Amino acid sequence: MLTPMELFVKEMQELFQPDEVYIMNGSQEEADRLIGIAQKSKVDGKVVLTKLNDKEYPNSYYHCSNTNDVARTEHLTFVCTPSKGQAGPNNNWIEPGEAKEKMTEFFKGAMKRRTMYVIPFVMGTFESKYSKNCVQITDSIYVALSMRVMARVGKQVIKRIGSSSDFFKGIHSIGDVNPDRRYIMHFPQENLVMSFGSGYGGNALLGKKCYSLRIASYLGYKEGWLAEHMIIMGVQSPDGKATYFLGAFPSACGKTNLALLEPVLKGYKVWTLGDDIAWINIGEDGQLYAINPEAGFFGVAPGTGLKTNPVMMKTLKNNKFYPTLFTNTAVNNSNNTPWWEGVSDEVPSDLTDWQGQKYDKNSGKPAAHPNSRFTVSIYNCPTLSPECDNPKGVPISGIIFGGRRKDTVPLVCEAKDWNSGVFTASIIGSETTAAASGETGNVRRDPMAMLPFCGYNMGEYFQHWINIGKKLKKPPKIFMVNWFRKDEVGKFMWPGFRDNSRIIKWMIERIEGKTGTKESEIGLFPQDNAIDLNGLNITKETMVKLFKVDKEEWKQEIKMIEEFYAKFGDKIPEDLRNHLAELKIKFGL
Ligand code: GTP
Ligand code: SPV
Ligand code: MN
Repeated sequence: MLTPMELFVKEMQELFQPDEVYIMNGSQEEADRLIGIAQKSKVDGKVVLTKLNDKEYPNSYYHCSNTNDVARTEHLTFVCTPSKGQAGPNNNWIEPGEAKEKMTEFFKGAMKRRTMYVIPFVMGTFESKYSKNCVQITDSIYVALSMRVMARVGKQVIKRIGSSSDFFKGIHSIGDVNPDRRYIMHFPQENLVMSFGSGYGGNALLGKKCYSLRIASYLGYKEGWLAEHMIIMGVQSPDGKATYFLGAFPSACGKTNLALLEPVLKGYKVWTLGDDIAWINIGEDGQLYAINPEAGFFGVAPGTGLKTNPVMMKTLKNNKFYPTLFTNTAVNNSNNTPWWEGVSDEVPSDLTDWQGQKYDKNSGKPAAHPNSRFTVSIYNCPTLSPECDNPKGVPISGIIFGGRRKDTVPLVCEAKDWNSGVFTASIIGSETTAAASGETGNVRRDPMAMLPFCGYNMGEYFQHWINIGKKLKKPPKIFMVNWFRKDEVGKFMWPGFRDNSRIIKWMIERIEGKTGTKESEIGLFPQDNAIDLNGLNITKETMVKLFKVDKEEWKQEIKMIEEFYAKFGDKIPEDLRNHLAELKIKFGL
């Protein structure tokens, strides 16, 4: 008798009709062999992997995806729940039967003359009771190699699954990389995702956004936990104590940089646990505990450099075991290293851009795609927390929410209590970025940085957050930040990056009750001079501007919040509606 997993593989083989089936085992020999194959094979007319300078970037490879396939495609992403209301206005919806029929048509015979890779993996560590078993099918060797870095892949998983049918099924084929035949379909009720026509990032590495956020958020809703688009970090203060934070920022708005922060303040140190996704459970002591389901970083390259993020630069050059992949960056031909805007001040003279063309410095265009990324193991990270693999997770004292806003939103404010914090998170607006296809720089609501990732009705999601709060004996403090406010000439007013440690220090002092606050219309502000600006060249005037709450801007903001809330009708929890009513009164509306 076949096990449910064997049966699944057999069905997939019959559907896709590949020349070969390969079940991954996670070994070093396997990595070497697959990399060898990838260096010799072409997809879309391009060699899949090219070896980079081994001295500068050990064990690193370059990959270019199709130029039409460089970011998540939210308009082609669907949540296929039995009823449209379950998916909510925050998701595109197709009836599950219809969605499957469509996908099955695409899948039929799609792997002829290809190898079908079967990737057994766990999200979370092998030991944690919070971890989940998964199997992805793919015909992309690049995806298969990426998954080995991003998740824990191996033979152990097959044992872990055993004769159970309780595992996530991720079905992926790159197809012919045609945007007209590209869909990412989620079936939360069946623990299933079908993805066709894209080989990039969150569209194709199905353990990441598809499973660990969209499907897992729904599981968490049913089971009483949270799957969030959040970093996890420990911040050690001069007294040696570590305070654990979660941090949610929309895509390409600063999570990875915060998670690997090298504080400018003496005596402070950040311990990294995760840079994109957190699974959060309520511990026996009534506190929140978080684990990182991933095992790697799929990080934005542009902007990453020795000044902004020295720890990531070390991570990228610290490769021991896992191959590091650079996708859609430029390549510096003089020394065969990956290059992107921000990795050096000088633009090298002999660059090949992300589209494979000789780069013209005067073109006014970037050499690396703005959403070019690196795929690197978390175990390369020199600031990796010793608690990283703790099966229980780490106890959370603070949650930081943020967005990318050139105006309106102050540098930092604190919510009065859990529900006020949930309200603050539910009204986050952020400028769209290159992490998803479409126009960038448009402000949209992105509650909890989860708009593209919440696998069910967001009104119910807000209620779930409120319900979790009710169960907590010691709820974490909730903060809102904005590193991205600009002055009249469009320059960032706050230095950001390593200087963000100044704000984190204040948060720790708040958590420990060592400093007070000032009331504002939108939450609690730091008292005068409470933020440590020692050694920073910033004027008082700029600090005042960074905290300005502009009445007209907020009236506009409230209009956008009301429009967003209205889409969800009475699914918006009453408590949040009351918070909005109070906010309106404060601004004379
Ligand atoms: P995803 O992986 O898409 O979820 O993104 P992320 O939230 O991890 O974003 P990341 O840290 O990779 O940052 C995205 C971009 O914002 C990069 O170009 C960074 O250089 C830039 N950035 C990050 N932190 C700051 C900051 O404090 N200030 C400014 N000005 N830019 C920042
Ligand atoms: C994001 O867009 O939030 C990412 C990149 O982290 S992707 O994996 O492509 O979703
Ligand atoms: Mn992300």
